[in-house]
Order: sequence, then C-alpha cells, then structure tokens
Amino acid sequence: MPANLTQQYYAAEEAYKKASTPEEKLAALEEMLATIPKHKGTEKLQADIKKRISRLRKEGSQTQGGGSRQEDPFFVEPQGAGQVLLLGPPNSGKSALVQCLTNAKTQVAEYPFATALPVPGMMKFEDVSIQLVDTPPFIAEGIPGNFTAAIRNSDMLALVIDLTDQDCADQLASMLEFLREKRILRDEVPPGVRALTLDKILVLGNKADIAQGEEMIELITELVPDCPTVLPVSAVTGYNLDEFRRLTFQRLQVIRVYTKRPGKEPDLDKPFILPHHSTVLDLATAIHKELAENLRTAKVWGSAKFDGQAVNHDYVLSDKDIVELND
Ligand SMILES: Nc1nc2c(ncn2[C@@H]2O[C@H](COP(=O)(O)OP(=O)(O)O)[C@@H](O)[C@H]2O)c(=O)[nH]1
Ligand SMILES: [Mg+2]
Repeated sequence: MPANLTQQYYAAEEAYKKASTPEEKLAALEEMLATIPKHKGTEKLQADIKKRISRLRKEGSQTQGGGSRQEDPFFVEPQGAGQVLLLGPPNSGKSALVQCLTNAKTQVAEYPFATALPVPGMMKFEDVSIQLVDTPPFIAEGIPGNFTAAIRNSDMLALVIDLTDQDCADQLASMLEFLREKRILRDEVPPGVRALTLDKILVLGNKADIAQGEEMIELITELVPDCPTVLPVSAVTGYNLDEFRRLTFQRLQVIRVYTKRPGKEPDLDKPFILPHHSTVLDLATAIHKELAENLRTAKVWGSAKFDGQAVNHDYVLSDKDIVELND
C-alpha cells in the first residue's frame, strides 16, 4: 500500500536529518508522528517513529540525571490560560517585568546572568490568570537543549529588549533568526505540532521611561525583517503594562466561559478557559468526560439571541458566555 506522505511530513523528516541535538531530533520525530497520514500503509513507519521517540526520551532522562520531564529544571508545568515565556538578552529587564506583572519572586539585578533557571509567576488580565516565565539570558550560541525545549513548549513569547541599548535591533533579529532556525517560529503550524506563528510573538521594548522609544521602535521595524508587534513598556513606571496584559489575552486566542447549575446563580469566580471556536460539547468535555457523554440540553446567556436560550451541542461559545449544562 502506498504511504502517500505529505509535504508537511517530508519537511519534518528533513528537519530530523538536519537535527544536531537530541532536543531537535525529538521535536522533529514528534512532528513526523503528528503529520504522518494515519492508515494501514504507514503503520510500520509509525511504529518505527514511536520506537525512536521512546529511545530518545530514555536517553534524555539518563543524561539529565535519571529525571523525568518534571525533574528537568528548565521545564515549567503550564498553568492558567496560557504560558508566555519572556526571552531576551541579559539586563533587558525580563526579571523586573515578571516581578511587576506577577507575584513571582524573581531576582532583579544590575549585573547580568542573575537568573539561572526559568521562574514562573501568574499575571492577571481581568479574571483570567496567564502564566509568565522569566528565563536566563538569551545568547544565541549558548542555549542548552532543554532551554530550547522550554521555548518550544510555550504558547507565546515576549521578546524583551532594552530600548536604550544601541544593539537592541540586532539582538531582536538574532532571537528571531534562532527561533526560525529551530523551527519554533513558522509561517504555518500543522495541527498537533508545537511551534508558533508570528502573531504569538510580542516584542516588549523595555525601559521606555529613559529611552528615545518612538525613534528606536521606528528603526527596529525598519531593520528587522518580518518584525512582530513592538510595544514600548517600562517596568519602572508600569507604562503600557495593562496593554501588554490585554494584548496577551487577545493573542492567546482563548475564551472564558462561566458555568451555572439549573435555578442557581452562575459561578463567576472561576471561568473555564477554552480555545477560540470551542463548542458547548467541548466545554462539557473540559469539565468531565462523563458529562459530555450524558449531556442532554444546554442554555446560554451572553452570545445567544436571548438570555437562557436553549442551544445545540455544536453551538460555538463566545468570551464571557454563561452556560447551563444538563445531563
Ligand atoms: N529605567 C529602567 N530600568 C529598568 C527597567 N527594567 C529593568 N531595569 C533595570 O535594568 C537592570 C536589569 O534588570 P533585570 O530585570 O535584572 O534584567 P534581566 O537580566 O533581563 O532579568 C536592573 O538594574 C533594573 O533595575 C525599566 O523599565 N526602566
Ligand atoms: Mg533576570
């Protein structure tokens, strides 16, 4: 039987052949598995890829001290509506920003390399919690494999640069080049593959309180090819940090949905976070598999034509909808 492999599969296989580190090999193999057409003709190949993945994972855990992913000091368990990793050269203000935006105790220092490992904290946007991760300085030639894996694993990146630094445009260009080279940044991302498109990257031009911000940003967007959105911010004055919260929530492309029991008030304390275009059935599945299986009727307040309108299981929910599910 012909395998009928796709362009996407061949691209991943090419990346596997070119991979120079175990991390890159593993990412490429996972992508091969995600993009391989699933039918009888590819069963043998699928099994072979799975075997190679498990062998690499085993080797990886041995070299990292017999640890699982959880024991990898660069791995940060995702929490909240999404994980946003801050990446940037030493002294650009990553730690200062994470400290202003979250409850995290991260070290702000006048000297570079103060942050040795990723430090997570939770940032609020309205009633949504978004995870921010402070990271060690980005130096293109010196990024260890598990740091690369942590970058690949995030939902969004905030590239932090220092607008008072004359080299900041070059630094940004080199970060973007690194991300493209590692195939973390792509024009398109096939389903099931961990990578980011340009809209999932925000550039934070920090120290806007003491920089000629506007001029520098104009220069950056001129010099850096395919430049993502640049937001001037300041960790000292808090300038534009609310805009960063809002933009991050928007770019994560998630909605928050509140649930209510029949005849009761809605639970407005803890929204469920779902990807854009999620349906009533997706919500039920997120709450409990059994609820999804036994779901009979649903009512929606918010996006529906009228409050408490009965809707089908495939009704597409909107941000801030209140949903009553009956099994
Ligand atoms: N003026 C000004 N200084 C800042 C700002 N953010 C950080 N700094 C200073 O820049 C230095 C490096 O900050 P830090 O957060 O440790 O940088 P990191 O290495 O990227 O984590 C410290 O002296 C901070 O006080 C800012 O928005 N404005
Ligand atoms: Mg730091």
